[in-house]
Amino acid sequence: MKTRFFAVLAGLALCTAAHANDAQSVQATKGWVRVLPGNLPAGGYVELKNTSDHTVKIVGAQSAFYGHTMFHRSSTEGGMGRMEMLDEVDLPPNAVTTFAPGGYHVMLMDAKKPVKVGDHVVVNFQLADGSVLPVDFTARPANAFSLTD
Ligand SMILES: [Cu+2]
Repeated sequence: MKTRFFAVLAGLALCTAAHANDAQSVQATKGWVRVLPGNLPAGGYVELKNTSDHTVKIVGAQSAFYGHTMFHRSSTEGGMGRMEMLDEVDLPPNAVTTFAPGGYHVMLMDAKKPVKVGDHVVVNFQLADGSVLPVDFTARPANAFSLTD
């Protein structure tokens, strides 16, 4: 009886090792935030590569640096810019999803202390399987369009 119990546990351990959680399946690179004057909300942009063979869902975000975070998508309709709030963002399998000005972004509100150009802030993306992906963002000035431009 005892032997069988251990055999089951060993099997479970192997299974866990073979299946990475969602956070381990996503690589976040080129993260940056556009810092605006005063305490205006800052847009966060990043490239997220889902290396798994299934869709990974981002279901929320939290940061020690900001009081409030949400996911938005910007678009233009009839020449008018608009922003829509998203409950979740799907990262398709074996693909890179880009958060960039004019599209997906994480909206960072109520900075707990002033964020200066060159600072790094971390935002924890919560994924649907319960795992957490910490994403590093470099603070860039209001006229920036990417991590380097
Ligand atoms: Cu926004």
